[in-house]
Amino acid sequence: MLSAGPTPHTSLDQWTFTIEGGAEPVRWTWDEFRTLPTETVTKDIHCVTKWSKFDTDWEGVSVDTLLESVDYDRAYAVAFSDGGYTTNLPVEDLTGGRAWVAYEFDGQPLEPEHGGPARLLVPHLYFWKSAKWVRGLRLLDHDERGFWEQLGYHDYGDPWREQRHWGD
Ligand SMILES: Nc1nc2c(c(=O)[nH]1)N[C@H]1C(S)=C(S)[C@@H](COP(=O)(O)O)O[C@H]1N2
Ligand SMILES: [Mo]
Repeated sequence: MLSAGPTPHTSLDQWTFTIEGGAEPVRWTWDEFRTLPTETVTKDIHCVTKWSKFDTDWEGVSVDTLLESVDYDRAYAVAFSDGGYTTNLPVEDLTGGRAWVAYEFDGQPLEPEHGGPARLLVPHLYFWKSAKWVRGLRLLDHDERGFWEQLGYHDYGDPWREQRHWGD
């Protein structure tokens, strides 16, 4: 599966990124977000339906950078997107240089079909964890299933352990 539902089109002046669940919510507008330090990364990505793409080039803001502004003590997160998509990840997998909010692919602004203006990029987990059209993270003290996870996809989704479904 690629997209559950239609492609949302949020204009940049309406776009914000919010991290909830810390001492207080922290929010960036697009312009504020684009003043943050950026990174370029080249990564392999793995879809649960068995395709992989190798050496994909992305530019984005690392989640570590975003979380520097947040006073939090939570181990779990749910990423939420325009259109209502959600996916759950441990905070540990969003930190340590392993996750980005990416706005460029192959040197071009991320196309709407692929999650533009910005998507989560968590290449070490199955690609359904890389929420397109991402608008924020909700930090939680317990794991809470997202969209596909409620429908039977694995809570963690490690491609090396082929964690596709509950119980894998
Ligand atoms: N918001 C949102 N993000 C999503 C999805 C989705 O349905 N909605 N599908 C996921 C799945 S299953 C995959 S394989 C990838 C597809 O990304 P692509 O369209 O850029 O190839 O997006 C992931 N992120
Ligand atoms: Mo997928």
